[in-house]
Amino acid sequence: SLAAFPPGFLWGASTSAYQVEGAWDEDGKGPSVIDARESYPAGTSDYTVASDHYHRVADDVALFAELGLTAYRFSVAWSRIVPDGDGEVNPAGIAFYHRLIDELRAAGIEPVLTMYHFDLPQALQEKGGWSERSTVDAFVRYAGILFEEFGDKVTYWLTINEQNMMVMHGAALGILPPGTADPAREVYQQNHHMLVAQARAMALAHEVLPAAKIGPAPNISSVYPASPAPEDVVAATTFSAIRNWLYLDVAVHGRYSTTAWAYLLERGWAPRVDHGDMEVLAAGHPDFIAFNYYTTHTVAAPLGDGTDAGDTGDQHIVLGEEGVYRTAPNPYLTKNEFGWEVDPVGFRTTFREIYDRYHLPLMVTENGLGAFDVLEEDGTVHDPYRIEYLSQHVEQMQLALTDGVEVIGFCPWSAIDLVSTHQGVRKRYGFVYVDRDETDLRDLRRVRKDSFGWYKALIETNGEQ
Ligand code: BGP
Repeated sequence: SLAAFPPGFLWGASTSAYQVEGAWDEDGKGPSVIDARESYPAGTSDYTVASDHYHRVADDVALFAELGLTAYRFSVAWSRIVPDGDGEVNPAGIAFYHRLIDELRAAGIEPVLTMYHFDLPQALQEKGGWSERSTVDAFVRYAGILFEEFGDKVTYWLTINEQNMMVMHGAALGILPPGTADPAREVYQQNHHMLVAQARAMALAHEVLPAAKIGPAPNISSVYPASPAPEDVVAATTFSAIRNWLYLDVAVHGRYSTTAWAYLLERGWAPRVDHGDMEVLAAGHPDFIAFNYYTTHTVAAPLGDGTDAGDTGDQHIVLGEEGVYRTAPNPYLTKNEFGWEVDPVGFRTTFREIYDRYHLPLMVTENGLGAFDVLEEDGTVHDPYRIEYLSQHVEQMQLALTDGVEVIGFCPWSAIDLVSTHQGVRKRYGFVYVDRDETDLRDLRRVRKDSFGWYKALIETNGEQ
């Protein structure tokens, strides 16, 4: 029989600042690397207005309350709080997040705060961004400001969203300084700096906020070998080490995964580790692990003939690496409209892998289905495909719970429609539809989708379905 979701389980939903807020240059906000992007891939939207959440925060939280959320995972835009990244603090930015958090608390919704979700202040980027140690100091200072301002209202803190995706797809997310001579080497140096920054922020949280719970929020997923051929299994474990454990082993144990470090050495990409760094990494401990999960990966041994790195496809993401691994299609999985494989069972194995490795409580901070939803003439939005995706994932999460995995919360992506990271507003994930398209903002009206009613009922029964 299945274990029941524990009382107090956090049934949440997620967003990130630049994808939902809009008001990109209002009330003293500084530009981030996202705002500074010169062009967006064809067919995608810019983020200047996004879902206009900044101006509709009270109405949106009222919708989240009606949905029955017991948690809401959002990010703070670093450049709203410190417009140039390391200088003056912007009181209007602080006030906005107080307003949001107060609205959430008043509605009985637990705030889950991401400190940094892809939107590095552009002023820091211009000084070299994560290539510079000064950015580490700027992040720790920013963290301290957040702890001081919001520490009595927020229990759950997430350091950095999907650091592993930033590193693996840094060019796409705009964190790589232009003209970098050896980009691959440089991103792993940046990665090391982010890990040091994260460890210092976690240690600081424990020092100043003893009741706070803080953790990393990477994107983690099981990696399958394409066949039982031992070479395919080696490729799969290598890829899992470089996409998953490289990040979490440092976050939890303060040391690099052996397999991942061997890979970095072999490629000439091992970061410079300064005197004292390992002590700093060892001193930072997460209280829980948050992770984002959408799909799994299936990989085969490399052929080493110049074709191992797959094309970037419509996801603008490079998969496969020459001489290391190739991606392989998984004949047992179906794909969504955007070509992402759907794998609910892989969710359960991912839970097991993380929990068996670290034995820390787990919170899911993203999971969901991007689709071309349609607003019908009668004002309804029917998204049975999303209900199916989420209900299958909840079922597998419950199996993981039954396996003994400590799961403390589930925050699907996304609470409300927002702008996708690279595929525009047409790729929708929300429980609430926002009436706009790529260029026509219409009235940005909010419409409850069918999945809204489904999730509300699920929360009311604490996950029984
Ligand atoms: C994660 C990000 C989110 C997000 C989501 C869906 O990588 O943390 O910011 O948008 O994936 O991805 P996409 O918008 O590309 O479909």
